[in-house]
Amino acid sequence: MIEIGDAFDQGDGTGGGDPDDHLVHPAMATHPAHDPHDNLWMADGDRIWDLGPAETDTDADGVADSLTRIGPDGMTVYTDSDHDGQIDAITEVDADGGYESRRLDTATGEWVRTDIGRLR
Ligand SMILES: [Ca+2]
Ligand SMILES: [Ca+2]
Repeated sequence: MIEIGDAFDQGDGTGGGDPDDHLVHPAMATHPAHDPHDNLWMADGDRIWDLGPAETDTDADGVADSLTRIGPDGMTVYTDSDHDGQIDAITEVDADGGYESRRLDTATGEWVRTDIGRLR
């Protein structure tokens, strides 16, 4: 099983910090162009998917850059690594622990597989 419920529930006081930290984090001042209220989005053909605001700071720079969606077969992590709002990296983890990472080639709009393997 994949258990990431703690990422969404900060009310238990064991999450390692004040849940309001992200609103006043000093690092935010170094990213004046980033509006934390902007939703992340990705293009799929001629469709635009609005994924909602980032929830997770995967690289610990103080700016939330990723969100996770749980599906029937595992979970998918969507990451906006350059903080422009557009998703440019995706990692899918299936229920068996296998994973596949893809990165958006912004020149071609193609998703390029960057990594595949198994957790553990
Ligand atoms: Ca970050
Ligand atoms: Ca981006």
